[in-house]
Amino acid sequence: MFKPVSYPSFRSVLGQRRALSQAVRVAGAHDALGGRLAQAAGFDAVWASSLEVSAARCLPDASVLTMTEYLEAAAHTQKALGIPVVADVDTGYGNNLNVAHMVHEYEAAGITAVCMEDKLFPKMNSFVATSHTLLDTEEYCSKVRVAKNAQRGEEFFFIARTEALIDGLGVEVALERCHAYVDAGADAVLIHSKARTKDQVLEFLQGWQDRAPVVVVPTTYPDWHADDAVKDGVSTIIYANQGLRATVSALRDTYASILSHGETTHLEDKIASVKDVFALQRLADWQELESA
Ligand code: SPV
Ligand code: MG
Repeated sequence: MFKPVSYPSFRSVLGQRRALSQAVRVAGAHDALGGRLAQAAGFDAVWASSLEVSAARCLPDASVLTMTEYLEAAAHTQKALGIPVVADVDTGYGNNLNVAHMVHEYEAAGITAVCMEDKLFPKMNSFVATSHTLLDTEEYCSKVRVAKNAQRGEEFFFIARTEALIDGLGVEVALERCHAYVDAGADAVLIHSKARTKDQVLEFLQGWQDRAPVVVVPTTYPDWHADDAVKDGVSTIIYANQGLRATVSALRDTYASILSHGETTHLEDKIASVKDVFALQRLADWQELESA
């Protein structure tokens, strides 16, 4: 039978992994192909990263693309996968009205989890050395309430992301904000940090006392083993941009070596075969339709 791929909700994957005392491991991707490779590697979910999606178009991660463009990337990715997509929805693309529209559209497209940050719109990527001003706590809580009221089904999962540490406001502020976000209805919180060590995130986890699931993005503190992170109180780990960075390195090296060698024999055992690409496209399943 040739049916669209089916997949569990992020909420159910989180429940299963928590029951096993294991983290949900989430890989960043900007398209269906990247998502499918992450799934094949064994990841539990895919992060439709705003950095990846905008970088794939050589645009800055600065609220330049529209909600529709981010949604299209996330929805194409989800359609190809048997694991859930967690959509990075930046600031919700505007005010409360935009947030309600965002939830309606993402849920209708089959996305089961979104993550919205507490910065002002337009936002800049968290690693850019610039100011990262936060929205007033109560205004963000209002957006959370709107998002939770806008969802149609019970499964839809809302992750509230605080950028308090990114804005240099400290762990106490991050904790206060996250408590307010869960009070407002958030299903989980994401504590982001651009520090070179995990110390502040650990301090947050100790203060948080597992009130709700915690998501982390260990890009700048890459030495945190997933098993240790779970023991420290983390529920979900997003490897947000390693796939994108690997793609950049691989393409750069491959293109340069074609020109320097003047032919491609030396590459043949280093790059995927065309047959491999056909398998990722599920070509055989599609070809069966011809003789149905
Ligand atoms: C992304 O991957 O788009 C994120 C994570 O939001 S970060 O780039 O660290 O802000
Ligand atoms: Mg982002």
